[in-house]
Amino acid sequence: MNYQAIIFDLDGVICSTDEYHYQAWKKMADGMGIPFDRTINNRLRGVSRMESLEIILEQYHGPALSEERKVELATQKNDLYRESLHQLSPADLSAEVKDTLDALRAAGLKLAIGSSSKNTQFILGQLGLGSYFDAVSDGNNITHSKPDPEVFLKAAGMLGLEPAVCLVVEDAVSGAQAGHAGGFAVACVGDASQAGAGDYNLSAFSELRAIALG
Ligand code: B16
Ligand code: MG
Repeated sequence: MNYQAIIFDLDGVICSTDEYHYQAWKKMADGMGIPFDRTINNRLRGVSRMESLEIILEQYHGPALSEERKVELATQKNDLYRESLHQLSPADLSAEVKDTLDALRAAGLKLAIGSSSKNTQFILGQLGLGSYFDAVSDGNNITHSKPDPEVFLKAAGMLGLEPAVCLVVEDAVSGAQAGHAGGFAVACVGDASQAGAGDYNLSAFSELRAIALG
């Protein structure tokens, strides 16, 4: 085996909640008359909620917003996002992802989550993965979000393993940078794969089997 553990990002890797994030931010931005599109949205991948809001506000040219108002806007977005998460069910976990996870686990690898999201446990529960992973490190146990490596270093720490024996899987360029900054090998899917940000740039999630198991 090439690795002892795999640490997965959540949004955009295990599930497609990235689209729900986009729709909720879009509604908030439209309400404020702020231009927001999928290109800007790509910059929000892996970035914390409040940092995401600041990126969106780069296009806002109205009167200055107080910190209270910013928290209100982020809360408004999160409420919309949580509402859409109620639609999530185990059917939203693709067979390719589930089969690959099962095969990796059966081969003896430890599996963990390393996500910037504070909604991680809720999402995992909705997907039927509430107690599936050996460790969950998320937006609730970190003070610095990606590209800082903290979330992945904490996940490796929970597993009792060094970064050198763990593979990080990411869809965000900021997440791939976080993995590299922590001394992890990184496999990318989606946006980050297209940007060539990983040590492995996958066109399908199932390719992880060959990469991890050798
Ligand atoms: P929340 P990941 C990240 O999750 C998302 O990619 C990013 O768009 C989001 O702003 C961040 O979580 C915080 O999410 O508002 O739910 O706390 O990709 O690191 O799994
Ligand atoms: Mg992601």
